[in-house]
Amino acid sequence: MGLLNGKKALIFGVANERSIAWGIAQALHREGCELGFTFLGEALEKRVRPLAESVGSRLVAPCDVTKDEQIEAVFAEAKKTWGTFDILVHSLAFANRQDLDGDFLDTSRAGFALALDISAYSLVALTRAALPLMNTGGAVLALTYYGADKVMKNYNVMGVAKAALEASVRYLAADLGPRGVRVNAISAGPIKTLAASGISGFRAKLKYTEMVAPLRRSVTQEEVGNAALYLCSPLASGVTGEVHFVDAGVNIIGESIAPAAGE
Ligand code: NAD
Ligand code: 0WE
Repeated sequence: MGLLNGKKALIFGVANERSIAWGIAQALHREGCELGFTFLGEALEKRVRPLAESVGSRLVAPCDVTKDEQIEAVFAEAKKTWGTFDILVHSLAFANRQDLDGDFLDTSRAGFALALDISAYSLVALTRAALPLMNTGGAVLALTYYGADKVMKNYNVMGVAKAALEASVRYLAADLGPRGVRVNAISAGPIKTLAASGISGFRAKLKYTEMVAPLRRSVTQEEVGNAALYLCSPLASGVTGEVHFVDAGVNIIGESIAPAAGE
């Protein structure tokens, strides 16, 4: 008996098999949830379709979250195929490459607007479009990073966007609670994905985590998937507006007492 038998989830943000969204998809699928997927552009359609087919998905649609008409079209298709659904997963972010390097001070007006539009406002737009189709007991989940709370070298405007995303989770949770829908986020530790491999010094971030994390390792897509399963399932029926760390404990460390490398 799966935790999510008879439930349906629409997942935004699968790019390939290494995506955090795919780790989440697999965990939900394992518990009996039916899945739908969106993809960004034709290049990614080629990656996402076979993955969707492997879990028997009936719903695969394009969606660039900067385009209102594409958001509208996705939910029109969800209505046609499913009628209603239960779970919305937001696992996407974008900032211009040049804004993820050097000083935050140099962020342009256009770069700031783009990062906040794609990485934060999109949660509001998707949630509003989804709500008329969402069943009572439903859940919305977003992915965030500790750079929302603390200054991380090079994360820059994405840190500001994640702070806006996390605040949006709380405001949306307040709006949607009375309608029986919960809204939460997972703050994941660094994981080597497509988005992460576009980052200079990402290997160093992983190494740092492996050294200072209480668990002395980084986390996996599967671990984020399992936490997502909990937050989107009735097991978390009393949890909303929460940002839940799945980071091997890194966020609790002030001054690291881990032995230095090689010790
Ligand atoms: P990924 O590259 O697999 O996924 C990012 C997704 O964002 C892609 O599928 C891409 O198509 C999508 N996207 C970008 N612009 C879009 C747009 N305009 N419209 C629609 N989709 C768009 O990388 P990932 O690491 O799995 O990232 C997923 C989420 O997890 C992001 O919110 C990211 O900030 C967050 N996160 C990642 C890490 C990490 O270390 N990888 C850590 C914490 C949080
Ligand atoms: O949210 C992210 C990364 C999101 C991201 C990645 C890219 C790469 C390619 C957003 N926009 C772009 N734009 C591109 O052109 N993460 C949590 C992963 C990440 O990114 C970092 C990190 C970590 C961790 C950047 C600097 C420092 C740490």
